[in-house]
Amino acid sequence: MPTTEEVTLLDLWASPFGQRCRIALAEKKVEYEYIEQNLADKSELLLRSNPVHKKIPVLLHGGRSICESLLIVEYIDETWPSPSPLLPADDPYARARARFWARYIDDKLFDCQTRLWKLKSGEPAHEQAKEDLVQALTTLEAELGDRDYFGGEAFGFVDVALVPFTAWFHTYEKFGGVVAEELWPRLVAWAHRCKERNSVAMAIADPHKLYDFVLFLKQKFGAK
Ligand SMILES: N[C@@H](CCC(=O)N[C@@H](CS)C(=O)NCC(=O)O)C(=O)O
Repeated sequence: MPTTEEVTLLDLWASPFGQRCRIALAEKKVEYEYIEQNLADKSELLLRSNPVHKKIPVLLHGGRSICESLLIVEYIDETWPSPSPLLPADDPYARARARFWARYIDDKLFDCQTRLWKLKSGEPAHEQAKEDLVQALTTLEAELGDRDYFGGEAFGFVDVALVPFTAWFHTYEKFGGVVAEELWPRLVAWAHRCKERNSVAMAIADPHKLYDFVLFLKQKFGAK
């Protein structure tokens, strides 16, 4: 597909998955049309573009759809290799490791944070959600270690995958009493480093706006 074909992103401002795609597109300086989706009343375009999962984000490139945020980020990385790769181009082992951690983030974080805001505080299942979330982020903090970014010195794939979730730290504190600065100081410092990049600063949700949105979701879908 020629890189000059039209690019469109179906997305929702609060989605950490959508934010990954916006960061990757900005890193690669790709111009695109952004179409905000209403998930309570899904558009024909969304249903047609992602008929299997019916979820955002979806990237349309020359009319063809790519679904699932990590696959979209990989597609962007391969289609627009400049200015620099997100996955290490010449190191299969480093690529495998990056994919491992990105998948870990997908398997653990979203599920834990959803249980944290949906379940009733004080209930054993809520406590479990909190424990699982702390464990997942502590594991990620250990993986980051003393490096600037997950891949080493350069901002890359795992950074793109994880950084949108740091906008949720405020919500974790409100719903779970977990204070990111105390538990994961390296992740907090790394998030600040990432946010110095325009691509991240422009895409990442405002933590307070996100918390208000989650309060709204809790009223609608959560346990009282
Ligand atoms: N694994 C998917 C997750 C996408 C996802 O969960 N999107 C949510 C919004 S954050 C969605 O579209 N939900 C609508 C629904 O479940 O009906 C990805 O990485 O793209």
